[in-house]
Amino acid sequence: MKQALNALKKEAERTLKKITVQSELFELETALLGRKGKLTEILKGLKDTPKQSRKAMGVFANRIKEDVLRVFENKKQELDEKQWASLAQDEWNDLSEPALPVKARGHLHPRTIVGEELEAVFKSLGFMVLEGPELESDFYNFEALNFPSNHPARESMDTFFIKNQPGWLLRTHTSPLQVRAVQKYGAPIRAIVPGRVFRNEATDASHEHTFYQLEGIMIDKGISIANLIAVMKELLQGVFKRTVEVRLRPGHFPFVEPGFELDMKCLLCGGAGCSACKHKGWLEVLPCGMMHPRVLEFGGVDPREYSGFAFGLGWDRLVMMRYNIEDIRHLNSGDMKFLTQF
Ligand code: FA5
Repeated sequence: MKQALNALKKEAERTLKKITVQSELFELETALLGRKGKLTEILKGLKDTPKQSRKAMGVFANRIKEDVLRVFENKKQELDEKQWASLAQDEWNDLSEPALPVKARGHLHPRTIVGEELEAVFKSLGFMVLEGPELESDFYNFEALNFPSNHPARESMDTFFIKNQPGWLLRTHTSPLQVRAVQKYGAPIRAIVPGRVFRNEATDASHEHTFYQLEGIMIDKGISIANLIAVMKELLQGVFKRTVEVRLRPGHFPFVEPGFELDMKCLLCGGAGCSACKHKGWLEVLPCGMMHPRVLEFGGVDPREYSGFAFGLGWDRLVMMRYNIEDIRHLNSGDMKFLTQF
């Protein structure tokens, strides 16, 4: 048995010297050390060895096995190094070679530019920036915002429901985050939620089926409409870098009380009327109001202790005003003639 083990070791050393590729190494390893290989075959003879020398023979066999494994390991390493060296040679880069001229440089979408400015304004006011799911439950999109299932206000948001998935829809606004955020972070809280929303709209110059909103909430002890107006002014000043004429009208949303519509004078026509403002001279950009006590309760906050305001900015419409874009549909068009102007 000793002889057989020594012969196996010699065979391994001899054959390994000739091997130049990984596949041959693998074949030899299977033939000598595999489950049905030569070593297993030799070790079967251990049971026929006389009892008094069996233990010593076992120790010897183990030593040979370790020696053989070591020569295999060394060969593996040698082949790996050779392979890496040849790869590095194939991928040789001449670092002194002049770079190709840049033909077209990418840039940010106008919506992203305005979004970053909005985030900067709100971060400076201590707001955190949150995200929420686009596939939303009926509960967060409507129910928790005080729209019971038979409430006519649901009709104001033509909803894409999910086929064969009752209770699920594409969110029609970013307001579901009002309750989600309060449930997660409690009060006091200041947060904005920029995001994409969906409505089954007949599109025109100021309406898209897939558009962007930016929700905001501020909840603390003693928050009032005065805080709401101050933050809205800061927001518009931050984006337009000049005084913008605004008007506040009463507005109805089941999740705010009182609710307002903040309109800005159309910057495209200066209030005279054009297609972007539907010839009204004013553009509805910022519905807002004081958070309804029931919404605070849904979020787990006591309305007797805390109050707050919320707003839902029409982000795309703000982009239109900022860059004098006459049709909202340009924003999602992917049209390079339009996009390369920014
Ligand atoms: C809402 O979506 C409420 N969630 C806003 C809100 C939040 C009110 C918090 C009070 C407190 P509304 O449906 O009006 O409200 O939409 C908000 C804004 O999104 C509008 O003022 C408008 O600027 C923009 N908007 C609405 N529909 C479209 C559309 N189809 N295409 C582009 N912008 C739209």
